[in-house]
Amino acid sequence: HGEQAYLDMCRHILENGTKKEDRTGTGTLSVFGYQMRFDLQKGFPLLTTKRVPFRLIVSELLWFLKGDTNIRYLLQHNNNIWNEWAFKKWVESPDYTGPDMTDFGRRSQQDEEFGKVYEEQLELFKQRMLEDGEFARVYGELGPVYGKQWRDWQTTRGESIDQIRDVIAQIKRNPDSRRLIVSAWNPEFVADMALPPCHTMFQFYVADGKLSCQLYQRSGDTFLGIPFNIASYALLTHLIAHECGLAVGEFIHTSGDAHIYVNHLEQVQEQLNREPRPLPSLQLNAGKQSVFEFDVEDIQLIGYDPHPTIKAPVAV
Ligand code: UFP
Repeated sequence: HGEQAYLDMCRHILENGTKKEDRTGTGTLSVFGYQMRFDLQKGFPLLTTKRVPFRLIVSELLWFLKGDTNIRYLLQHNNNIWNEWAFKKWVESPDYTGPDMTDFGRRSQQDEEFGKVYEEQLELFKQRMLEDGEFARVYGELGPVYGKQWRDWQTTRGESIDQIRDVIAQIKRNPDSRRLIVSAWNPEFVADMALPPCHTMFQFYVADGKLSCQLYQRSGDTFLGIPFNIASYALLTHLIAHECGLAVGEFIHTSGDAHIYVNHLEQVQEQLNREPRPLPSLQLNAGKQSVFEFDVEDIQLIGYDPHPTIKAPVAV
């Protein structure tokens, strides 16, 4: 089954992972270097052993592809996955005069009273972000994250490189190339980013009329992050194959530090006890060609019937 590779990865970390402390203070079981392969011809690799919110994956990927680094577009699509990073900048700025939000991520998980105050402030922030364009321009900006590096990498000569446009042009013109690479890891700007890229670079490969993609992910939260990351890059592979008139081949996911947080162990066990179901398939609007023209409604998932969501705390 197409999902087995992921379930095997979870088992591998449970059996072989080393106890390792991490930046968030949560603690992990971790391995270094792990690879999964997904044959995209066998279905779209969105996990069925728990529900993964596909619409969030779609709007985030389209946001990257636009070169957008401001959370306003995400909020307009009811996507809240990047909120905390922008909110952090806002509450640390001199313009913020509300209740003290120091260390809000950890405190809101531990202190219920504070959690309510935090939710209130976050809600106000989101409202203002949607209503006030000038506020959004300043406080919705995450810095030079994925979208910027993919579409507008700045060179020392003051030029801009559109890595996505270039790689698509190369796939069309020179499909045998071994240089079909996009990098989000730009050492000069890592310090300015809200979160240094987790999915750091990817490479395309064309053979037998099929487009494959391999991602190198430097750090992977195996329970919460990786299911998302797999689906996002599988979707990107489909979109680029669609534009280039190619079929889809494989998506290969390669990890650096692959970890399961110690407060996700029960959730992982629960998931491993579930029986995978048939994978869904993806339907792209045939009336559109360029990856840059796609909107959320042009991307449909067919036949997704997963087991229920499994909740777990996000390490912050
Ligand atoms: N993480 C992912 N995938 C992502 C993303 C974050 O797994 O797309 F943005 C996880 C990996 C790690 C944490 O657990 O978030 C980032 O922390 P660090 O920068 O210390 O690796």
